Amino acid sequence: MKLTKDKFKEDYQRLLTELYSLDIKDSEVSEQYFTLGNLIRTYASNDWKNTNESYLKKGEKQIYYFSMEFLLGRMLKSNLLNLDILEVVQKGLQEFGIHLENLIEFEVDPGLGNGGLGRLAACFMDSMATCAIPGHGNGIRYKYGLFKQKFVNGYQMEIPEHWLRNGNIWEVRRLNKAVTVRFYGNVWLENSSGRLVPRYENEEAVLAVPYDTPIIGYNEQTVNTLRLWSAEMHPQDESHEYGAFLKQQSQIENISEVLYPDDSYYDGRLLRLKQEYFFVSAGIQSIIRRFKKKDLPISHLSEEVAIHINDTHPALCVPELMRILLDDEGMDWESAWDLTKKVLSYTNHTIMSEALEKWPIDMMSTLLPRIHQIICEIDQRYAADMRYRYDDHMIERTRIIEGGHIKMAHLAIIGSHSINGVAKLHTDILKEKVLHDFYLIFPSKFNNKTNGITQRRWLLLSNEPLRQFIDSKIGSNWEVNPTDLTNLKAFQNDEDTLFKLAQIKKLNKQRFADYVKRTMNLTLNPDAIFDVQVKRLHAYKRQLLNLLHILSLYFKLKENPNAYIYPRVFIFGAKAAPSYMYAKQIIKLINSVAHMINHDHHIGDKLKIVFVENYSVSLAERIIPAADVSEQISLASKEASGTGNMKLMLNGAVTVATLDGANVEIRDQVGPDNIIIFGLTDKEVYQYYHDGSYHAYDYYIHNPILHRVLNALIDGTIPGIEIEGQDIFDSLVKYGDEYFVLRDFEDYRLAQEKVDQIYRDTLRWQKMALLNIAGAGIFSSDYTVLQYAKEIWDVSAKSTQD
Ligand code: Z57
Repeated sequence: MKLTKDKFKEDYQRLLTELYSLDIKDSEVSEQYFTLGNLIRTYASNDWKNTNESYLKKGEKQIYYFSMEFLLGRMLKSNLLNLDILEVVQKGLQEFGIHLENLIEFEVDPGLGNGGLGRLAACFMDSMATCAIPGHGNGIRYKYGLFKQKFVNGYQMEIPEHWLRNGNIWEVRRLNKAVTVRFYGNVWLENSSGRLVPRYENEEAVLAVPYDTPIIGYNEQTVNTLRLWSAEMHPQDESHEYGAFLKQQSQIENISEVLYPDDSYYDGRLLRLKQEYFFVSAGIQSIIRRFKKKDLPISHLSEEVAIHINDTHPALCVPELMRILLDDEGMDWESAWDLTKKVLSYTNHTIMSEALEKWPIDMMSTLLPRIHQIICEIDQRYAADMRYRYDDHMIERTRIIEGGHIKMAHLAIIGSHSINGVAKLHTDILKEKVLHDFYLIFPSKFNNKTNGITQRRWLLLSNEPLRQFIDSKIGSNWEVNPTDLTNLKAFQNDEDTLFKLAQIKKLNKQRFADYVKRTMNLTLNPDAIFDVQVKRLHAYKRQLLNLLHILSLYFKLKENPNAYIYPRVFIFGAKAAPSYMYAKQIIKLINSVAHMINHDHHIGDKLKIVFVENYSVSLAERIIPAADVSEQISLASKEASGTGNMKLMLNGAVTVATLDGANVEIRDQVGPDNIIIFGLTDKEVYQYYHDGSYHAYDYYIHNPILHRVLNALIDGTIPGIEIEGQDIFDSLVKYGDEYFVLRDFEDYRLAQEKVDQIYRDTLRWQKMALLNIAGAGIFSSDYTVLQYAKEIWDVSAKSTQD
């Protein structure tokens, strides 16, 4: 938008006084922040209104992205950037003596997601708005987001995160758009003028109230909507006796109370199933209501609406859309089923079996009796349809209801027209292994959409020095056309460029070091290699492999203080699910080793470990620009894609990686000389599963370095640990080492020696860094959402020029 500094100053001054009856000079940060947030909203409001109006036109297909999580991060700065008023506002505030940076830091980081899946949804929202795709988010407005992590004596403690305490300037509550969602009760079908209609009794009605947040595109025009639902008591129930009222109220409000803190893991709680149906039903009802404003017959739904299911959490979209088409719209089964499949599409994000949702039949039939009936019918019709084409085993393996459970992935695959994986390797594994049966039955439903990240948040906003430097080299067109970053390759042998790149990295490292000094009172040497592993704590991601290698360096230095080791700072950030004991033990172990090494005066600056508390989007924005090395070391086949890998390469980190997830595509982009690959391949892992020939114990016995390191877990070397050392030792040496940590140890150690070698040659290292930045453009989520739009949703992005 066009905004002059003087106009901004005038608006800002007036609004602050209107809101708080204060002069700017007497205002505090909170007042300054809320004023700016409100002003931004007014600046975006016309575009928001116009965007919404244009979306009501016939033939303007709408995309609804259903996700249990949206991990947006702070929005003040990204909204300013996307409105193209960041500089004007910064300068205007400066003249009032206000530092924009302080207002940015004042905003709470809304943690409405766990990790990759929720952050991906947030990147997609940004990219859809920027690419002018009519994309709406649909989710839950949790009162408590992901817990705050604190370390007490090295152990993770969880503290509730009441992110709404100071209000939320970005959202609009729309009570007039509320809908009713029904749970429990009895249902039966009655004949009413020739068709069966459901009758209900004793059901529990919950009011779903939407809160809309504008998603501002980086295109001067589009403002999309993220709609998050909050559960409230139905007005009709407020007349109950007071005690009963309070009890029921808290039961109902429970539904949108808290985000489940599990990542890639499912734990079959009734309340979770309630949450899933709650936002699915509310979302679909409001979609149908909006569709009806177009005055088209319901059979046109699939021309006007696409609904995307982010993992299986919203898979109840299948029976819920069927329910509405059958019961409310009076469609026949066949037509309703065709339409449902045309509207829905599904993304799979994991092959880990513990993450696959399966709900007990009784739970479903009690909580959602009508939905249960519909699922049973879908299942029976599926089995009947397949009977003449496949054998009984095939049908048993792929049907929805089996062994007393409802398999949500099967429901999602059978009920939609598209299923995609999130990286080439992941999609291949789905087709060949995990979902092979379905691939044989529905080959044309399967497709790949490699994940992406928004370069606006992950470079323009979080790494301003690098952004300016890139602009000075190749201009700024890459900001909207990120593969233009390949133009940087022209400078790969230009010493000036490479030294400047090293300087920028050092600046970012110093900035992070200042933060660590301030918050942890730990001094870091910005000339050391900053080696970063930030992601959820999970056994398959193998933070433990990283730690074992660090211990090997430590013992090497203890034995020979002059050993040839380039100084390194190992940086970890990770939350563990509160009930995931093994992951929490690993956190304790890392913290204990950190304490031991950081306080060892003989080690000094040569090795440091920083485990940042409460890793979050805003911390990622600080850490990633400061990374020299990106650790992407999951066991091959286990990480569906990864997206931190893309953020780190975009910021010039060199990746140490297994051939897992999108790491494979990163290697293809930068070439084998600019990434450090090690470890088993997915094929080798599957071969081990097949022949059962992996014996972790042998690696413990035969590799002396590994032997020394593992013994340290159990011989009292590491002060402060209790049972953790023994438990972790046993998991590796005695209980089979499920994620092949010992198998990959030696190869990893050698890969890390390579890092140490190459880093000594600044020009060589910075050339690798440059080529990583140059190759990262393809991983922009702008391209990813455009592929979804074209190949799955069947909607073209409008040109933003007209
Ligand atoms: C989650 O964050 C992911 C998968 C899941 O099944 C659940 Br539940 C949560 C992650 C994958 O582990 C990452 O590899 C992937 O990059 C990310 O989803 C986005 O696709």
